[in-house]
Amino acid sequence: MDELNAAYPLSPSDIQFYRERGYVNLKHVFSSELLACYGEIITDRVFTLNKLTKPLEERTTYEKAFLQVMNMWRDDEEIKDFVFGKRMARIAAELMDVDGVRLYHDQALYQEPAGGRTPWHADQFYWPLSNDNTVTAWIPLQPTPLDMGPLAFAESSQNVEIGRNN
Ligand SMILES: O=C(O)CCC(=O)C(=O)O
Repeated sequence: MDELNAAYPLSPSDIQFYRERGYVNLKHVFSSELLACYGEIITDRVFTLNKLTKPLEERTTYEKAFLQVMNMWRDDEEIKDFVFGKRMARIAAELMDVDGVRLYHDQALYQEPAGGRTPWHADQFYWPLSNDNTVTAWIPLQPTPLDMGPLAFAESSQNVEIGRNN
C-alpha cells in the first residue's frame, strides 16, 4: 500500500514537542482501513506464534501485562512491508534529526481481557546501542479510548535517571 511509504507531514511543532517532552502523539499516521487490514494479518500471526498459554493467575506481572511476539517481520512478508514502511522510518529520522534509521525490533503487544497493567518503566537504557538517539513507534491497531488503558508517557523523563537501573 502506498500509504506505508508516503511522506507524512511532521510540523515543526511536532518535532519541537518530541524533543522537549520525549514523545509526541501523531494523529492519523495510518488510515483506519490500513490498520484494520494489517491488524488482521498481525493478529492471526500473534495467535499462531504466541507461546504464553498459562492461565493469568500463574503468570508474573510482566506476563500478565500482554502477549508479546517479537520480530514478526521475519515470519511474514506482509508484516515486513508494514514494519519496514518508509513513512514510519522517515518520521523517526526527522524526530531524531538523522538521515536514516535502523530497526532494532518490532514487537506485537496484545492486552488480554482481565490482563494486568504495565508498570511504569523505561526501555531505552538496556538496549545494546551506542547512544540514546532512539525512538519507538506505538501503533494502536484499534481505537484505544482512555478506559481501555492506552499508552501513557512520563513527560520529559528522558532527562532524569529514575527508572533506569544502571
Ligand atoms: O502497550 C503496552 O501496554 C505497553 C507498551 C510498553 O511497555 C512499551 O512499549 O514499552
